[in-house]
Amino acid sequence: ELLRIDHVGIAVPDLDAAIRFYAENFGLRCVHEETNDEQGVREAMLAVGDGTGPRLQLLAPARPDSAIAKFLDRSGPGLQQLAYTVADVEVAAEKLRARGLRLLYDEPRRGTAGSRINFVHPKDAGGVLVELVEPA
Ligand code: MC0
Repeated sequence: ELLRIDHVGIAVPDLDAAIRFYAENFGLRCVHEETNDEQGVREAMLAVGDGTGPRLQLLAPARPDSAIAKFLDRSGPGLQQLAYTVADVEVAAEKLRARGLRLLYDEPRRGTAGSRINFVHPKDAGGVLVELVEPA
């Protein structure tokens, strides 16, 4: 059901500073930026190498009560999520629910660039916040 790794998400306090850091030190190119009000994040997608592989997602808090703000307070900057591409997020979520894993949302929500997303609780996935992404 999981088609490939879609992106790896890193929590950062300052999005513009992080974009510059990855460009200057690692040569990664910012290919998309948006604010997701529902999630309370400002985010950027960075292409690695020829851009055909998984992306690096930088996530900065847009509000103090957001998931990313809470993560930064507790853990500091660093890896926050691992996202897989799926063909159908509802089908993928239902299969995992049937196996007893907790999905965070009853219905998919809106992710990057109009994708539909859900998450597996990190406590049910070996300490990793797993995101399922059905691209638009
Ligand atoms: C919390 N925990 C994590 C974690 N966040 N472990 C691994 N990775 C993370 N990112 C651990 C805590 O250390 C704690 O462990 C326990 O989980 C707390 O669970 P909780 O009290 O149930 O939950 P909270 O309040 O800490 O929130 C965690 C939760 C939340 C995953 C439910 O962050 C959430 O709703 N995330 C989904 C939305 C999200 O992440 N949005 C931002 C990206 P101990 O052992 O101390 O108990 S938006 C996005 O990703 C979009 C735009 C996209 O890609 O398309």
